[in-house]
Amino acid sequence: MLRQCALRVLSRTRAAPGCRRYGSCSPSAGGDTGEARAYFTTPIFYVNAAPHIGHLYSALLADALCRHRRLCVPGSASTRFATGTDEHGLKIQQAAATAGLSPIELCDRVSAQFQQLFREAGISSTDFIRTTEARHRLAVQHFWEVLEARGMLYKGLYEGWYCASDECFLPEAKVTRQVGPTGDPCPVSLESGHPVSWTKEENYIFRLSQFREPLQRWLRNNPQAITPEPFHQTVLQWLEEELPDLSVSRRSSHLHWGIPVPGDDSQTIYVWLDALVNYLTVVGYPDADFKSWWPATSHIIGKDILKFHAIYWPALLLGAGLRPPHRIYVHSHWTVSGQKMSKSLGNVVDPRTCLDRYTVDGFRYFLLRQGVPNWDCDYYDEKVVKLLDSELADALGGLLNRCTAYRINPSGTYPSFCTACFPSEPGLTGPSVRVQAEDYALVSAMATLPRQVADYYDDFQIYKALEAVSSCVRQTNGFIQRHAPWKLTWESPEDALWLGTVLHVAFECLRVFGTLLQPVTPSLADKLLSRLGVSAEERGLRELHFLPRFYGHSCPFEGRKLGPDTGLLFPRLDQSRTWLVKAHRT
Ligand code: ME8
Repeated sequence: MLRQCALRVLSRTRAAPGCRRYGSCSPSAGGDTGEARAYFTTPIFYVNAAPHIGHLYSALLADALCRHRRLCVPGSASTRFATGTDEHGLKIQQAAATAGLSPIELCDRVSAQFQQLFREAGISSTDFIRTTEARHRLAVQHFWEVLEARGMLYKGLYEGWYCASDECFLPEAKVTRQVGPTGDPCPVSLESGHPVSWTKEENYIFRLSQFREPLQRWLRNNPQAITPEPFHQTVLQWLEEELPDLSVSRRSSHLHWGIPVPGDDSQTIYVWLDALVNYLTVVGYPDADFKSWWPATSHIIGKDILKFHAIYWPALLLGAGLRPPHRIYVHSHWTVSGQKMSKSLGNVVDPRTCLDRYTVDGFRYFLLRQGVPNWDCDYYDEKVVKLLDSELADALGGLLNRCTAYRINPSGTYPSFCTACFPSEPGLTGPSVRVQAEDYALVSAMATLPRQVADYYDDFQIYKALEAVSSCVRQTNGFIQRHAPWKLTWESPEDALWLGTVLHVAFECLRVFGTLLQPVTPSLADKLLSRLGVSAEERGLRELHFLPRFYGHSCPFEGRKLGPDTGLLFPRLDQSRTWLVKAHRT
C-alpha cells in the first residue's frame, strides 16, 4: 500500500515535477526561452523613513516565489522580479521639509538604503524602479493620456478628507476625532490613526464607479486572483458597497513633488496612480513589448494596500484597456510586542542588525518560516534564536554532520543503495532485509514533499512549505536514530550494505531538503548541496527525483565523491548571542 502510494507519487513527480504555474504570458515572437513568462513585484516603498523588517518581509516573500519559479523554469529570461521606491507625493514632500533636505536628496538617500538592504539580504530582483526616473514619468503620462482619450477622466470639485501619511482620500465615516498635542480634538483616519485634513479643490476625477461590476466579474471568474482567500472575500465585500469616483490629481501649488498632468501644469498626478503604474514602467510600457509580460504579473503586497491594488489598480487598468494582474498575493503585518512598528513608538526593528546577528540565511528563514500571510505575527529576538538553533543548527545541520562524519563515512562518498536491504515491497522478508515499516513512511513523505511544497508556494503559504520540510527533517533524524549507523561497521559485509543504504537514504533526503530550501536560504542550501557533491545543473526541481534506486532507476550520485567539508552548516546562535544577554540586562 505504502509502496503503491510512493510509486504513484514518483510517476507524478516525473511527469510533473514539484513546479506550479505562476501567472504566465506566452513569450513574444522570437522569445528567447520558449517558456511562458512570469513577473513578480513587491510594493514600491516610501522613502520617508528607513526600511524595516516589514519591508524586507515583502521583498523576501517575492524573492522566494521568484526563486522557486526559477527552479521550475531555469534560465533568467522568462522570469522578472521588480522592486523599488515610491518617491513622489505629499508625504515625501513633507518628510524632506522636516529633514531640511530637498525632496530628491531625501529620495536618493533612502532609496540607496533600500537598495543596499535588498542586496545584502540576497533579494534577487531583476529591476529596481524609482518613480523619479524619466522612464517612469513617460509611462505615467502616457497612461494618463490613454485614460483621458478613453473618456475615463473628468474635471470636478473634490471636497473631503485627505490623509497625507496614507496618501488617500477618506469619506466622513472613516474619520474620527482624537485629542491632539494641543489638547484639542484632531481629525484622524479611523483605520491608521494618522491625521487627516480637509481638502476642497478642483481635480481630475477617474470614473471608478463604472468599474464596480467589471471588478466583481473579474474576481468571481478568477477565484485565485487574490490569495489567501479571506482577502479575496474582503475585496468582494468592499465591492458590495458604493464605489465613488476617485480624485486622481492635486493642485500643484499644494503638491509640487510629483508628475504634472499632461497639458495642465496646475495639477499634479495623484501619487497612487503614479506609483501603481510602476508595474508597467518596469516592463517597458508604453512600448508594445510590455505585453509579453503583462498581465503575467504576481503582485506581492501587504494587507494595508489591498484596496489600492485590488480595486483602484485593476479599475485603472481596465479603464486604460488593459487586463488586471494575474495574481495578488497579500500578507499581514509584523508587530512588536503586539504593537504596530512605528518611529514614534521607537519599536522599529532594523533589518540590517538582524541580518548581522542571525546571518542572511538565518533571518530569511526566520521571517519566511514564522510569517503567516493570513494574520499578524509578533517579532521578538528570543523566538529567532530558538527557531534557528532548533531547525537549522540542530535538526538539519546535525543530520548532515551525523551522516558525513569521518568515522561513519570514512571514504567521503555518496554510498550505494542496496535493494535487498531496503526492498521496494514492504513486508518482504529475507536474510538481508533490514528496513522497518516506518522507513516506508519516510520514503512516502519524501516523495510527495516537492509537490506539497510547490502547492504551498502556489497558495502563498511559504511557512507551510517550510514546516513540511522541517517535519521531513525530523522524520529523517528519526530514521537515523532508529538505525544507529554509528553502531554498524564497514568491516562486516552485511553491515556495510545496510550502512551504505542508511546513509544513502539520508543523503537523498538531505539532497531534497537542500534543493527545496534554495528559494529561502540560498547560501545554506548551496553549502549543503555542495557538500553532497550535487552540481549546479542538478539542483532544479525538474531534476529532483528522490531515491531513484528504490524505484528501479539508476542514481547518478552513487559512489560519487562528496564535496569538501566547509564547516558547520549553521552554527548555533545561543552560544554567540552576547548581544542578547546584554539586551536583557539593559
Ligand atoms: O504603501 N509588516 O509604501 P510603504 C509587514 N508606497 N509588511 C509591512 C509592514 C509590516 N509591519 N509595514 C510595511 C506604500 N510593510 C506605497 C506602496 S505600491 C505601488 C506603493 C510592507 O513604504 C507591506 O508590503 O508604506 C506594505 O504593503 C508595504 O510595506 C507598504 O510600504
